[in-house]
Amino acid sequence: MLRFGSVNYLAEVWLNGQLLGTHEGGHLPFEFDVTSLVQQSRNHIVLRVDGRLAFDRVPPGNVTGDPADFFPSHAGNYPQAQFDFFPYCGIHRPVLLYATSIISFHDVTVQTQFTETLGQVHVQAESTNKTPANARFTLNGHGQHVTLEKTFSGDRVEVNIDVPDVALWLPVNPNLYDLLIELIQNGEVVDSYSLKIGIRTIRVDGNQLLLNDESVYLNGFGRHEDFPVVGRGYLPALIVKDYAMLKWIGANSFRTSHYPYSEQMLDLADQLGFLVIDETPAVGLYFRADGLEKRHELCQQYVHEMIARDKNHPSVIMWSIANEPHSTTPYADQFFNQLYQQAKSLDATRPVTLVSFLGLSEQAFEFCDLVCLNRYMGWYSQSGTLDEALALLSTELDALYKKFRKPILLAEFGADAIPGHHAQPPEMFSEEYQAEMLVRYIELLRQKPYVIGEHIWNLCDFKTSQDITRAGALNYKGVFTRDRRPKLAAHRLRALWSE
Ligand code: BDP
Repeated sequence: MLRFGSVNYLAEVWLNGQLLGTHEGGHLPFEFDVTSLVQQSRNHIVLRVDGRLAFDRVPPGNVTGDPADFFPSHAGNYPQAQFDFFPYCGIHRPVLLYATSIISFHDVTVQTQFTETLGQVHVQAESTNKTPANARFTLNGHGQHVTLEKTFSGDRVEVNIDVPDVALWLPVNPNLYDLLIELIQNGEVVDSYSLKIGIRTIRVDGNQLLLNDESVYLNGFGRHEDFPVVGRGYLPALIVKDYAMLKWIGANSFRTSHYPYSEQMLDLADQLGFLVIDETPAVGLYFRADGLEKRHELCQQYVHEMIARDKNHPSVIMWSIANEPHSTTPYADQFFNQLYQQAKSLDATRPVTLVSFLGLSEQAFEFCDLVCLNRYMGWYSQSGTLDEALALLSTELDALYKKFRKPILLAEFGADAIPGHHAQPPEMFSEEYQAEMLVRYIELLRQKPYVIGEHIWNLCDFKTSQDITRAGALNYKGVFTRDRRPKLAAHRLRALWSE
């Protein structure tokens, strides 16, 4: 098998002159069976990557036409992306050549729950097996060792494993167990698969988000996979550094804005106890009829690929099917309702949301499990006037709760701060203004019983397209600089969040 972790945007792959196939969309893996083409001695792989921005791609770019269809601030940028981060093209994550036995597992789904001190793990494994075989499931950890063996024929086997004295997974104690699944034929292990699992539940109840039946408050960030020189390329040291900063500042969560992050990022979230909102690459969608069907198919593909890849991570507590779609047209309601239903049918164990800037007119808030809102009052509107901004925000949040009766996460809020630029009294673009805005937003959010979290935009400054609002083609809303140095706001947040 030849597996690509992420190629942005359109990949075409050949092996020894034969086309293996194509894959559209970055940030999600795809693979090809190369058994019949691979040669013993010398092999030649060719990958062609097409990173052009086009109106019918997801995320879209080079959108022309009715300016009401899209965000006017992205109309004059270059490259003309319909989103605010640099459209890096190429191979972003590891490429892997691997082999399995002919009879092997190709998918495993783990779902967990608990009753008092008893953990319950449901495992479903899919294999290429067709004949009677045995599957052995072994769970190890926290003083427990449970083994179950089951005879099955066909390609699917399911078991329920009871775990006494369960050590639940939660941020302050991200307890993991080792699960081993073995496929046995004629007494011989022909395939085995191991993964780390966490036992926990997550659900929305009334105006709260409940982790293991207890109300949880999310404090953290939107982020980007972005760093000088390597762009969006996988950089293990950067992942470690970012988690060190998240721990230092006292965050417990983040959203994979605006595309699924690397698998290694999620593995560490499981180990370190971060709560992750996993988001598809459907950012900046707009709703003109042309190309709509293709964009819908791509969004469905992304939901499918993201859930298939990430469903077994205890750290992933929610799926986000889109960020800031320009969805005031009649097409949008059905478009997202269908994606919501799709996500729910693939995984009934996690809340599903959509992150919107529309507020009260967002139709998706009617059916999503919670309201995720982005707001920039005091920045793009009410510029420089925080009193006015906060009063408006307060009124809007109350109105949103009154209308939808769902918990609200403020999924983005922030201000650009040029590192080293200071002003007293605080003015826009100064470190003081950013710090004051974030702290005052947080003080307000904490007065609202239905608010279940605060996610600041952004953890770090990041590269984007050239634009008159983006000095040096950077978005300066990071509370850390692009090379990961704290601004004033980082210290203020640390003081707040470590209380
Ligand atoms: C929000 C977008 C985010 C942008 C941010 C900003 O969701 O991608 O980077 O605005 O303007 O609307 O900084």
